[in-house]
Amino acid sequence: APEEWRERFDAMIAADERIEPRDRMPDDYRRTLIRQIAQHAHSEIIGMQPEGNWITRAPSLKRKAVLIAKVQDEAGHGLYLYSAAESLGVDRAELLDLLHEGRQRYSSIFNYPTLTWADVGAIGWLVDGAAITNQVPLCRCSYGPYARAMVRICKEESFHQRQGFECLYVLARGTDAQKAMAQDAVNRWYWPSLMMFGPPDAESPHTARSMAWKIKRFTNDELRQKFVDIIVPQAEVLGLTLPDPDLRWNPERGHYDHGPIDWEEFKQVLKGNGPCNRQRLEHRRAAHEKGAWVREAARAHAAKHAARTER
Ligand code: FAQ
Repeated sequence: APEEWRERFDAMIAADERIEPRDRMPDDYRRTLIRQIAQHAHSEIIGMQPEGNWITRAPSLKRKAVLIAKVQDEAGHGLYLYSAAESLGVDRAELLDLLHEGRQRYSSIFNYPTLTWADVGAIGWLVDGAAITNQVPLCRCSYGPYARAMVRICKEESFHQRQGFECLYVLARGTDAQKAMAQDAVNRWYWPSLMMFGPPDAESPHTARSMAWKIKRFTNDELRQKFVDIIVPQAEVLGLTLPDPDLRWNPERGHYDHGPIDWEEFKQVLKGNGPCNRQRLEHRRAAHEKGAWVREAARAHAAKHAARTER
């Protein structure tokens, strides 16, 4: 029967089995995964820029070594994710072209500037913290290659998050100026980190379908709530405050309530009007052009190697 593969696909999803590249899958399942995995990969490599900005100015050799390693991990995450996307029948060169042409997205969060050293700490604590909260459930995503890539990525992200927390912890116990710098960074990164989880459920066009396919395991608002519940007590340990006067424990819900998010700001950033959108994409395009000789050399090497092994 023509729909036999479809029944098999639905049964595999229902049984929580993993879909693998060899399995036939609906076109929109494949398209949704390519969109999400590509966006995720692009976020990792564009996400190297804000922190990369501080490598030459890290306050000690130890902090510099840690930061270089973190930024390098992000490049690695991008590579696993492009490989996962390629298992769906696209080519990474194609995906990079789409990014450079502004036809695929990357996370809104990387369109904000890193003004001080404390921003490196705030990114580790809040941005990597939000990333893990979103990504741990993706380890159970129905698409095998994406789920498996997430396992290692989450381990590394959790190390990144602790690195950021420790960086802020030290600053918050330093001079008054250092503490003020840490607080200022948290004030600037807090709201954008809540926006990373995506639009509210009522305005999220893809959530219902992605939940039914078990690509997403929780909605955007559920994950955002989980994240707020995690960071409120962590902020207390840091001795820093979160810039939301409406943040308070709600004993009936068993969660922290938070104030309204400025979704207009999120929409503007998605449209390309965030503080650093233009700079991030220009830098990425320039890096790609400057790297053309490396790709050429790699192709020449591969061709020579293939010719040699043929003989
Ligand atoms: N930024 O219907 P939904 C990292 C778009 S972590 C930009 O809710 P979906 C680690 C969305 O694409 C960051 N666009 O969509 C790191 C859709 O656009 P479309 C990367 C956003 O897919 C840390 C539209 O809005 N993590 O890189 C954003 O079901 C430190 C409607 O939204 C991931 O990508 C946003 N924040 O849910 C690296 C995680 N939110 O196609 C360096 C995987 C939504 O309709 C340093 N992705 N949009 O035009 C996901 O879990 C999901 O794709 C969501 C969005 C939750 C992001």
